[in-house]
Amino acid sequence: MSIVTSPVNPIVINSKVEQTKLKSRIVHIGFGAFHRAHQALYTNEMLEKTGSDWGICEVNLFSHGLIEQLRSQDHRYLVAEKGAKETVIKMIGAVKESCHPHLDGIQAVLNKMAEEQVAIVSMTITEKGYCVDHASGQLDQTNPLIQHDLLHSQEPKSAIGYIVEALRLRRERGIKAFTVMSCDNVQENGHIAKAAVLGFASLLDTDLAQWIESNVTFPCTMVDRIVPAATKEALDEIAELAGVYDPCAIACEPFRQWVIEDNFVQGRPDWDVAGAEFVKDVVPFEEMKLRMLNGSHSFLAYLGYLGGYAHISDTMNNPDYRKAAFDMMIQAQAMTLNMPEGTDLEGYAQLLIERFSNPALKHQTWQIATDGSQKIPQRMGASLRFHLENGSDYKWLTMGIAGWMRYVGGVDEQGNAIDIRDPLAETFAEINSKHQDSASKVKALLSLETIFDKGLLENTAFVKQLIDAYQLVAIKGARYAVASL
Ligand code: CS2
Repeated sequence: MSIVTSPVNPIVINSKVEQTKLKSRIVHIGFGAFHRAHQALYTNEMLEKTGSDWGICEVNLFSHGLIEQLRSQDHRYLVAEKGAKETVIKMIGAVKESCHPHLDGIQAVLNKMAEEQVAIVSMTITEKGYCVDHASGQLDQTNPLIQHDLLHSQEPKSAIGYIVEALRLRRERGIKAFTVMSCDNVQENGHIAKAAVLGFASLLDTDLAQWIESNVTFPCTMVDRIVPAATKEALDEIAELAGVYDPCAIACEPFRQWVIEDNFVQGRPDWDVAGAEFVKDVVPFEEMKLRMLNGSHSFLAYLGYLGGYAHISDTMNNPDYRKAAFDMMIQAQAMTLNMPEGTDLEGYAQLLIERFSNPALKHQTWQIATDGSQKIPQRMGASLRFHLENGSDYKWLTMGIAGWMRYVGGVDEQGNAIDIRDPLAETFAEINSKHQDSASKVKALLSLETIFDKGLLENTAFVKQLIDAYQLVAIKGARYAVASL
């Protein structure tokens, strides 16, 4: 693809990477919005600065439209970094090739992953993709994809099944293992990836599981960049600015951060030249980000949606929401963290409020509200545990959870149906039809053990606070409830 700059064009930066010189040393599973604007962009900048050959082979396991599109444009695409005042458009040239089971066959994808030069298999497959029960951190053996892959391990469907089969092939062929690097917004993402891969492998073949345990590393990473799902308007806007229509383009905020545990079995690119940080222990950074950014994001998403705000930046125009989000970051979340000395959490919170306020992004509250059953435990549950143990104030967390409970009720404050997207959507619908009064509905949701700690239901002070918060949101409305904090 070549960019024809248009007169209204702000800044369009072409990629200086020579794709022909790249090798597929990284296979990435999940060519989604986040990866395109994050890891692939870091890789592009790293390649421009180092001239190395760490190219990416992009793999999608489910829908194949985007991969076909990417192929038709020589695996190049655009990222638009939209600040409050200006937009910068960058072309990404880090992708060497792509693979898809539907287009190329399952075996072709597995063979690619088993190629000798592949040193890293990275992934952005969302919380659900790990097929793990996030409360226990163990492989969910009842997951239909896992059940399928256990029976047909050489023709897998899940990312976990692909990784294990590719590692089996490498072992069989005498090829060294690769590093498995999760780039998902999941607490201790490397440990979760490891639990899923080893959990699955040990059900298939204990020798293989042992080989994986001794030969594969699973570095944790903290990934951060606000990247709303692509919409028609966003793509049209980029087309107008860039002078070319790119269906693979993606808009995001200018800010980006990537903290990576430096633990790779076959080397890794110098992503630090593009601003990534390699550290020994990522967990404190992950917790900081998940609790302060994502925790308040979910709070704003549920209570914002119910309050009639379509986008996160709209909620920031309401001083009550703005204050509640900031207070939640500092008082409910920051104090639960154990950060390296010198970390400025107040400055971090201020920066988050500024990032949330970016009016150019149009990040939908509805989008962030999806998959709450997967997100609540790490964004709010862990801090709640801290406050209950330490006797400190957790009212922002209670209100966030109450907002989520009201949201999954499925009807907004105007009486319109809410499109609930969540693996537990059917369970929520059953609970809603079975329990009419607030207290029993709250208790029924609270007894979902994949989301909430077991003992919570017995904690009468907490349960009372939650029912009160729920009733406040349900009766007086989300805006009133947020203002009352
Ligand atoms: C958001 C995240 O959709 C969501 O759940 O909270 O995608 C958030 O934008 C990113 O984690 C920011 O790095």
